[in-house]
Amino acid sequence: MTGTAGSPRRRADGVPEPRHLRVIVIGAGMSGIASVIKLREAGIHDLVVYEKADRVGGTWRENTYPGLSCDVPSHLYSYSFALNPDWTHRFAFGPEIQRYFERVADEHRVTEVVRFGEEVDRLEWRDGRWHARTRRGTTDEADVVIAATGVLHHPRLPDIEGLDTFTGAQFHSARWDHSVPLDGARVGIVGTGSTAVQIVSAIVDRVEHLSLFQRTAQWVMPAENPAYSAEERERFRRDPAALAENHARLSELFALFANAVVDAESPEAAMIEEACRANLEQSVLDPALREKLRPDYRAACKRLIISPDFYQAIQRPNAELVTEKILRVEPQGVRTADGRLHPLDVLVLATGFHTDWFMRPMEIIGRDGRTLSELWDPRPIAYLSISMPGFPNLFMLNGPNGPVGNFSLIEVAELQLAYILQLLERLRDGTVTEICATAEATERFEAERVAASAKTIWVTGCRSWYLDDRGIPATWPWPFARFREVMAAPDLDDYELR
Ligand code: NA7
Repeated sequence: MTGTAGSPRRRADGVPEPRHLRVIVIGAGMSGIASVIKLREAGIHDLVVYEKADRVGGTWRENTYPGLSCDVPSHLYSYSFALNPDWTHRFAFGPEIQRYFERVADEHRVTEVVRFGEEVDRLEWRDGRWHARTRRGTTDEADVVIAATGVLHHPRLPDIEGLDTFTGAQFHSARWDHSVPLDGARVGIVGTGSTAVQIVSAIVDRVEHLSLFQRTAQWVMPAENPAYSAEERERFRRDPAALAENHARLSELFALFANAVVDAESPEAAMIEEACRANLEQSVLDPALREKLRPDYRAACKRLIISPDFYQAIQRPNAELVTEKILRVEPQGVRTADGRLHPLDVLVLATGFHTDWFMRPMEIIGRDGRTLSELWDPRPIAYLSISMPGFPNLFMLNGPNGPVGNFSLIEVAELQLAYILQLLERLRDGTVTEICATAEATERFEAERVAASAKTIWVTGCRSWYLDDRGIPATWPWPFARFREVMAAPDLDDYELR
């Protein structure tokens, strides 16, 4: 029964023999956990997950900053196959999400196939299989690799002069140093993305002084974060149908949001803008501060900030919004262009991530010696963000140019997995041994994607992590319904099957 490399094996009657597949999953975060569960459900049990850290959880393991929460409602940011009646809040906080992933991984015995502390640094397609190597020197082989390596993963440090001269404590938001006391400290935060906003609200009442260094103002969507009552949780526990219905309802609601961001002229986009504008007008009392906080671009052009209390926090007497440009960091604090020194004990760099790295810096060598660095020069490209020409049997979850705009990336990963499993069926039934998107399909998809992005809100005049080096959003520019449709079944004409 076991077939490995080469042409499909055939029985005497010419029918291809089913093939045993060994799969390597890279990363034990949200999508790596889902991969193991779904692969096993499909009958694939020869599996190993390589995880560089010592726990599952991915971005939720790495980010532990105060106030960390998910900007997608908890009941949507859940696996459809492991809905959670016990979410404590509408928008769950980081530790609770981390516990959720750990629990799901344990309950589904995912952890037993995870090799912790093993970072894959090289993958090579040779003799019809993927050969993997880890930093520790472990080697392994598989017929299929699923890259579940995450998006918000490689911290981006700002290019600010003198950062290394600072004598206080300094760290990136994704590398929070919990040994550093905040109570009574003078804390500076660089950045005004979702991360910075959550940190400000969480720590403002603990610190002596908080300086928020804003390069660009943000639109803020107000969203209360009430706790679920014991009765509500009990009802969800007792009635799985109500829980599933709630998940489906939220999914439809967020699909509407998708319609807004992919069509800058839509009524939904105008509604979002109006809600953000009203929030600013009503919440910020001081007209000078209000103007400093008023963005000069359209709402949702940058990733929309969702916060119940940021405006209240930044108006606390010990909070200061600094809009002067940062000149440099000095031993005692941050010097701004007006010549003022902002003395600090702690400097937090909430400056985002290298969102175009994906599996990199891993070295990946595909068919005929073609490298990922070559294919991704000058920027990442993939067919439907899943497959790449010349890289057979390598599939990505939440890869480049997929739906990332304020959706549940869990939902995205689940749809992608269901799609990938259909491709794996072709490998398992023995009809083909290698599958990857054709170069033509990849280029056609990319051209269509770039053309469609002209209508989106992301190109209406702002800088954001969605935009690539050309200013084209590296995202899915169509309604979410279209993503669901496309993910429902692969179009095999777009694949090279060998
Ligand atoms: P983001 O959204 O990429 O935000 C990074 C912030 O850091 C943003 O406000 C940047 O300003 C600012 N930044 C970056 N470099 C500098 C320098 N050199 N000087 C001043 N300010 C700087 O990252 P987050 O971690 O907040 O959020 C990432 C995602 O995680 C988020 O979208 C959610 O999906 C969860 P800019 O706006 O570019 O002027």
